[in-house]
Amino acid sequence: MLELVVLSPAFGMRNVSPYCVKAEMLLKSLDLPFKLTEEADPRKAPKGKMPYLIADGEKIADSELITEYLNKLTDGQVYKNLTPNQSAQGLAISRLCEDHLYWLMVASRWLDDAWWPNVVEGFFHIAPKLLRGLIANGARKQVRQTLALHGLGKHNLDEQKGFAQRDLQALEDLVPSSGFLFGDTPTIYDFTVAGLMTGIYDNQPATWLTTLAQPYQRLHNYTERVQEKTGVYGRII
Ligand SMILES: N[C@@H](CCC(=O)N[C@@H](CS)C(=O)NCC(=O)O)C(=O)O
Repeated sequence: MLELVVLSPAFGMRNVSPYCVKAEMLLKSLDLPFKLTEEADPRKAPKGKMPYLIADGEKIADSELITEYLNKLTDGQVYKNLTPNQSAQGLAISRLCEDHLYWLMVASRWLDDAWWPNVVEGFFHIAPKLLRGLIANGARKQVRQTLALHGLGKHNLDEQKGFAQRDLQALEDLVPSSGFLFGDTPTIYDFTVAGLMTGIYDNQPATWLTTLAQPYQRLHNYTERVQEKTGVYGRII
């Protein structure tokens, strides 16, 4: 039996990580029986990040490597109906989501002083009460450094909002008003986009990025459609 290990619920989300939602949607769409396990501490993951998949006693870390593993396991079912051109577009869209917009989601949660108490409560409630503030502030310092290294963390809030708006507009213009990116059946690339967007639309309370994303109605409807079709929702329903 496959076991997908995902982050514990937080911010009104059943599954709070875009990468975990993507992997869960993929397993569901492939009709593979699997067990979902929650882990609040990413340091326990083989590479310090969630999700990971336990298969045949092996731990596979990273949603993209999980995708490759499942594609092999199912004799190519993951990419079976995609042309090379669609796969190329899908990969480019995934990189936009996971290597750019995702980091703005991280910034909107971790760097905003007004939202910060939600991170402490959502991610660090497992830490002993007396040490919670210290541990959370240490982690925040690391996230700040990571965002600075990425480059997005060097920009002020207005500039970060500008980057986010351009990403959101690109996604709004890319997604169809019915069906999915590459036809009537959602693919791994739809799971990537919807996994990220549910984390942006549905986390509670709203971050500045949630508010910024609200007017992109086609993107919102599309995100709902992918969740409906797979039966996998980021938020608690
Ligand atoms: N490339 C990885 C990224 C996974 C990732 O960044 N997961 C986040 C949660 S959304 C995490 O576990 N972060 C914990 C940390 O960096 O300490 C994937 O696709 O699985």
